[in-house]
Amino acid sequence: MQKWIMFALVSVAAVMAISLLAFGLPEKPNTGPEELPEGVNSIMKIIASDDFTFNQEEFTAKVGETVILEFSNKSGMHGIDITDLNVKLNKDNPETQVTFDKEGEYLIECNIPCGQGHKTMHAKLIITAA
Ligand SMILES: [Cu+2]
Repeated sequence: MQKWIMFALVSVAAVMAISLLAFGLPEKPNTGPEELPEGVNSIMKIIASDDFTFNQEEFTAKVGETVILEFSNKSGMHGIDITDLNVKLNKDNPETQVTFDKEGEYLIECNIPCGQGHKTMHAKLIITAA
């Protein structure tokens, strides 16, 4: 009886070890807000979809804030330009850090010709007074 249990336990452990090797460690569970690097106020996730929209129509931040812009594609292949802020992101270069130094409204545009809705694939980044 005990031998059988040992065998079962060893088998389970072996299967787990093999699947860990095969699939890597599971991602750590999402526990509350992400830890921010020093000096960074927030992470702004800009996610593009194949219906030619972003996850939000408007993104906001305040003057003086330092924000990590994190771009990703939910579907399709897009990228973003925020010309006036000199920001250019895509799947190979998905992240940058910006400190906003003046109020204003900036256009976030898709920068990869992605199809019919490309020309109107926009969102806004609105920077308000601190
Ligand atoms: Cu596009």
